[in-house]
Amino acid sequence: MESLILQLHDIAAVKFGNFKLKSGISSPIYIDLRLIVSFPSLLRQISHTLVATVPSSARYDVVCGVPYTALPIATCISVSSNIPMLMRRKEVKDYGTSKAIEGAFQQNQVCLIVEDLVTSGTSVLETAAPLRAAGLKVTDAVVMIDREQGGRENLAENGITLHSMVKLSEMVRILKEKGRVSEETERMVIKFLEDNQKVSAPLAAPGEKKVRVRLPFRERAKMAKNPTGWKLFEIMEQKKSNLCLAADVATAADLLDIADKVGPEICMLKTHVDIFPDFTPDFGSKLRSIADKHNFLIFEDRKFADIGNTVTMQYEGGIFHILEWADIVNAHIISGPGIVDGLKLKGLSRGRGLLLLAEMSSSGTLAKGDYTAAAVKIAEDHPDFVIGFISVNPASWPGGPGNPSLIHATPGVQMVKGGDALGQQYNTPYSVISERGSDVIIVGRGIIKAANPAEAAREYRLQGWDAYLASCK
Ligand code: S5P
Repeated sequence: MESLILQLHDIAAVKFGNFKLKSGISSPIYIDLRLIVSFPSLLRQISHTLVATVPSSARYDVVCGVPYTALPIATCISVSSNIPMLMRRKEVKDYGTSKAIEGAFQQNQVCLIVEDLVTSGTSVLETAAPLRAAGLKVTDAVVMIDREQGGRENLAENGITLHSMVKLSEMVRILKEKGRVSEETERMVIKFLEDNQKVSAPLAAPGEKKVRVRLPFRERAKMAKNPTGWKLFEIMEQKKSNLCLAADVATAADLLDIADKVGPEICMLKTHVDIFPDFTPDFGSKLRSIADKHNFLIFEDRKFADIGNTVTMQYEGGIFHILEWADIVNAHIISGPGIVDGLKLKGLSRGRGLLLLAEMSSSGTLAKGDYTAAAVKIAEDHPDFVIGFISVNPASWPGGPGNPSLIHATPGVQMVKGGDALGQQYNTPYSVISERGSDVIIVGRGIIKAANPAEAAREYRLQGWDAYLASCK
């Protein structure tokens, strides 16, 4: 071990000085383990040591490195231990056609995650998510260096035991003992570690070190001023689900079918009723009986955008009669607050709720900055009818996610970060709920294009709910 650490210092994979980290904070130590690919003998020794670091009680069938630095390490482990390897794609263009996990495996096989450096544990979790979604079990991760900044705890909360070759403080102690760094440097590094002890993956927004603790949905239900808002909080708690299915399927028949299959996993089902060629007047009552059976709310993603008077007619009339069957609808605020007054005129007495589009998930969206702030203001002015927002990163808003009686629902969610060919942008459930401060994940193609939508929905529900629980602590 000592020799490994000295070699890492020799090749300048570990450096001391004053370094500005990605997060903006200054660090007295900098670690760049990408360099080890140029030193095959060192790479081999590291791989052997990592294998020995995992206790024999931790059984695993396959290994997967966190891209990119740990890929060569995982490859070496695979080749030298004769254990098959999997690769996780960092970006998936279209979840429906490309695979997030490359390689051959069977359901319920156990995968050991290999990583070079763990700080908060986020990157290990981002690799665990698609592995788990593909049906693998992830219980252990092995890392070269544990920066002791909360990663071990964050991973434990997600059912992953971290095994580290060396802890950062130990490494610095060894380098001091071997005369590589001064006592003063060692002190500075230890102080830095103490001052930055918990970089909390589940709780902190990107670039934000302070832990933000979320009020449980149960408490927030008591604050809700609209019956549908209250009901959504209640259902989320009852079903342990903050998953909304975006059921963008081809026909109304397909929708009713998937609603029944995925129903047990979701708190809300989102429709685009105008895409169905086979819409019939009894669609609403059929969907309602499935919603009652499985206890979820119906959200028609109508995205009203007109003046108040026009939307009253669009809400109630036409062939869809949305007001009759949708618990929740949403609206753009482009036309000003009159749109809320119009929808409220029809919806309030029926106990319906409204979500305002404060942000959008698509690239180049104009819903940002002052526009988002205007949505917040309009919501505050209509607490009896507006139940929350379609938002993307409420943690980054000037007032953060704000009023806890309002719900944040976020589309653009898949197991891996990426996008589609038409501007949709995806973040992981973990990032959306824990880092971006949202409450509900809205998932479409991640579920409906999966081989088994009910199973995929279950995995999204577990991911979303775990992230919620972690951020309540
Ligand atoms: O900003 C938005 C708002 C919405 S409601 N971005 C979105 O993608 N949506 C909707 O969420 C979109 O209309 C679609 O129904 C769903 C996302 O589907 P997916 O297949 O990309 O997960």
